[in-house]
Amino acid sequence: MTFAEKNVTPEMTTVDVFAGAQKSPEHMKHQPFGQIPVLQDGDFEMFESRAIIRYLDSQLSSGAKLTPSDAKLHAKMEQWISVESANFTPSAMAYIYQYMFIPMRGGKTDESVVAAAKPKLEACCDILDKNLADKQFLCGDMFTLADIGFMPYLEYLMQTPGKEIVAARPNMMKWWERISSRPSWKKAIGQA
Ligand SMILES: N[C@@H](CCC(=O)N[C@@H](CS)C(=O)NCC(=O)O)C(=O)O
Repeated sequence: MTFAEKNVTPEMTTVDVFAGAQKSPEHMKHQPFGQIPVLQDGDFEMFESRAIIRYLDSQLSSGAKLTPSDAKLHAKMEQWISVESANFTPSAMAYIYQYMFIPMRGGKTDESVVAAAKPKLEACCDILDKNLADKQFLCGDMFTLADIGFMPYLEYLMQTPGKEIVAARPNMMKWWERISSRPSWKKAIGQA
């Protein structure tokens, strides 16, 4: 999504996580935790998606600027990036694993995992919904890296029963419709 906003098409290499390729010694030379993604820029290499998107926004001058220059708005962007990684994503991923990834591998949904995640996801979505009551994007009028951070998880969450949690929160739902209808997102998810 960050590349798409910058109008840059990266060279992509697929790592087949369902086949366990992320744990291969070759891949772990690049990502020592045995995960994806990895960014290679010439002889510079790094991992951790949120660090990668900050690097891309600082290095690519084309397309949209995704980080506010105002110090207070920048701080708010960092705040929402932290909320995404610490509060939203762990509970959203419980839904995504239990309703998508585990069944895709032939496993059965563990409803107790979903039940434990539900109140946490609801509380986080309440906070997002309240913040978005008077804003187009998480930090106001500017679409930033903070909005991008939520997008891959929301894309999957909306394909699980977790969709109801988002749909019940009108400001959050309108925000998701707004950001996921961007042409860059259609490009990022291969629908354009
Ligand atoms: N904090 C890391 C997390 C990376 C992560 O969880 N990657 C997942 C795919 S989205 C993965 O590689 N899962 C396979 C595994 O952990 O074996 C980041 O944001 O880059």
